[in-house]
Amino acid sequence: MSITNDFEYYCPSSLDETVKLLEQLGEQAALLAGGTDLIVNIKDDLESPSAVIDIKRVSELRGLDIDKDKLFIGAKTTFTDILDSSVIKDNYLLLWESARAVASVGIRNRATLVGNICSAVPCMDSAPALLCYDAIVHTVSKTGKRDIPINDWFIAPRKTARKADELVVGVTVPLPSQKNSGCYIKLGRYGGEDLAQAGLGILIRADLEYRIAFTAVGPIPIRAQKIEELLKGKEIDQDLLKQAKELVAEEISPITDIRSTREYREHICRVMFERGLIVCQQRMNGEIINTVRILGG
Ligand SMILES: Cc1cc2nc3c(=O)[nH]c(=O)nc-3n(C[C@@H](O)[C@@H](O)[C@H](O)COP(=O)(O)OP(=O)(O)OC[C@H]3O[C@@H](n4cnc5c(N)ncnc54)[C@H](O)[C@@H]3O)c2cc1C
Repeated sequence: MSITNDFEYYCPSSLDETVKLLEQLGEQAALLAGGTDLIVNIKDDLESPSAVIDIKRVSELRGLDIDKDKLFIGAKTTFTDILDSSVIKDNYLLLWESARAVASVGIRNRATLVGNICSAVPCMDSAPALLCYDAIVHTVSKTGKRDIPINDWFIAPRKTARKADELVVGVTVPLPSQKNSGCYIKLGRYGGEDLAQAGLGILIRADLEYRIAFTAVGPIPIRAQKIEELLKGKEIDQDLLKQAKELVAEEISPITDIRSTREYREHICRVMFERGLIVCQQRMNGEIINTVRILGG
């Protein structure tokens, strides 16, 4: 399908210029990063902005900045950039695995993580990792900067805490303070370019702190707080695992849609949760496990 909607195209080269344009154009403008959502939405008439601001030339938004206790992911960072980083693979495995779960190489070469969280489609793959690591979203506008905890970012399907004149400059991901292990498990209908029927991120720390987050099984991606509370400070045995699995259905609110039924999503989330916990424990003990095959994909 071709683009039938007319719009002004802007291609600023600095942050200042972008912020001014956003102030001037307000809600009429859409920011363009990789375009893997925006262009599809314009072609499908789901969005019809009168102006498109392409941020690809804004040098301040470039790349990854890896510090000893945190990682900064600039707005132009693609999923391929994340996958290419051995530091991320070694230190933020859950994030790395969620990047690997996105679509195909072609999409990952263009799609940015920031674009992913700005689109806020309920099945997005990057959210569970960001929720588990307690990431912070950084925005800038003419009126100033804001740091928004990722837990407060997702408001409703395709709706975030971002104001119309705000640009997201990047996301900070703190490094867990303890030895940790994590995994991301995605169920799709087939390998390649399929959105999640269900997605789950788990991060466990040596001090027995558990972080669990689901995607594609509710209006927004969420942390499973009841399960986290139940597991906190405890070694997992069969009894505790059974109790935790029983809570899965209380944490999620899946629907039946083109990709899956509500009942199947509920069932598979329990399966993913059990297998994910086992993988995290095995990884904590130094074993190398590839989660791509965990659901037999
Ligand atoms: C075939 C296909 C398969 C896909 N498969 C998956 C998948 O498996 N998993 C998954 O999670 N996603 C998937 N996606 C969606 C994924 O590609 C996007 O969500 C992508 O990450 C968005 O990033 P982008 O850079 O392309 O953003 P764009 O499309 O350029 O922008 C997306 C939205 O974010 C806004 N935006 C972008 N950058 C900023 C910024 N810096 N500040 C404020 N707003 C901004 C834009 O205005 C727009 O509203 C798929 C898409 C396609 C086309």
